[in-house]
Amino acid sequence: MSSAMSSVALARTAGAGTPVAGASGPATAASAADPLDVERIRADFPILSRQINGRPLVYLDSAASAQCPTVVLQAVDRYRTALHANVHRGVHSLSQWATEAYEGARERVRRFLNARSTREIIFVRGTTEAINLVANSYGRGHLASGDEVLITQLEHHANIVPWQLVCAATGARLRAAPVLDNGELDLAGFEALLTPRTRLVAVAHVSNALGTILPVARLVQLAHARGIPVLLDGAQAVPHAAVDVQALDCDFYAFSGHKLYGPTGIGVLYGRESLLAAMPPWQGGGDMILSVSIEHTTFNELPWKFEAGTPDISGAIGLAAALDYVDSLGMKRIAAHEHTLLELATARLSALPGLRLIGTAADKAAVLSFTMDGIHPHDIGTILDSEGIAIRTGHHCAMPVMQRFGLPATARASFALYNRADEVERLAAGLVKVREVFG
Ligand code: 7TS
Repeated sequence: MSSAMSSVALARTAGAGTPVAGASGPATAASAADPLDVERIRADFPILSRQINGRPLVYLDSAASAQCPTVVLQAVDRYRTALHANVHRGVHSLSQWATEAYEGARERVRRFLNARSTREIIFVRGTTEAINLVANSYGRGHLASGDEVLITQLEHHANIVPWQLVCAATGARLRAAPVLDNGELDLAGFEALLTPRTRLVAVAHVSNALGTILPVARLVQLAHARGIPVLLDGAQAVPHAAVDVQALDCDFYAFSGHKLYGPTGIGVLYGRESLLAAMPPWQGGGDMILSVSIEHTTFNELPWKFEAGTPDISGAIGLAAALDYVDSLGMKRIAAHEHTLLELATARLSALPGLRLIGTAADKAAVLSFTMDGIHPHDIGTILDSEGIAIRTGHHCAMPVMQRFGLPATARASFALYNRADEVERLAAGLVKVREVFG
């Protein structure tokens, strides 16, 4: 490969703003007012044309993991096929190209989040690892007996268990702000739990189990007024709305690539540079060092100080391609499309006898959790699956919020940019069938 060719390939593979060559380009960018061309978009997702159990697939489980468009699959494939080598260590051309592509992906993420610097963008395995990093590095350094970490009752286990572990190790206490009957955060309850002992606030931007969008800018203001840093779990937020970490003024922001139409195994921790600079590394190994002797190690600069070992290079490149894809469609248009689906689904499902929606916050992402009288959610999921409809059932890794509503489980349909109104109708018809089966 000539170097001229490779730099073109790299710019594209790294997702540096240009569409990935040779891909069945995403539905073209249009003005924010134009609705999404969903038919064209669906052609970008080969898996959506599959039949499941003899019926065309209706994929309503994107909150668990979204499907990848061809541009993402091709970016990963092209990198693996023509550019792969380890990063940051080779003098040879492939290693330099791989490094350029990987660091280009970091710049792409910086732009996506509007972070000030790529030093604030750390690649991790996903939201879970990002939160564990903060709990272990920042948490262990700042928590002592009697201190408190404040979360909410609606967190995913990924934003509960790491804090429990660090609290057990330091003697700190985990507190959870209450949730109202409609699934909104009890703001007064949250504020009452911000005490002189609170050392960190960690809350979901969007609830995966209920769909509630939390007023995170307000929560950051309340915490910062008391000098308390804030981590936002953005796993369910980034697919649905533009996130600007400077406007939010949060201190940490975590998300996963696979919920944003990217690959699994890659995610991002944004951290405010002044905090990251003062934090010790969490994991040790290659890449996170400047020099090592048997007695002593000098750590690498940000962000590499927090990236021990060979990273998921192709994952980062795939994530950058996914960011190009969603940005080419426009987050406002994606959000508007999903909101229309949410309103339609809410109307259709709430008209079904014996169906109860769990989580009716005024401000919601396109997630619909529900129960049906006398029918276990797993049975709902199984019957819908026989109709080719994929939903999630269970506690959604958010058992405390299930307990808050006195439920062991719910059924959850989640909508993405590629879903159509006729799929809402298929869901509603499927639920009528569920009722028929169970009488
Ligand atoms: N936080 C939230 C709000 C989530 O929804 C999830 C995953 C995570 C953290 C963890 O993300 P991971 O990529 O590190 O696993 N949520 C779901 C879900 O709702 N169904 O399956 C996974």
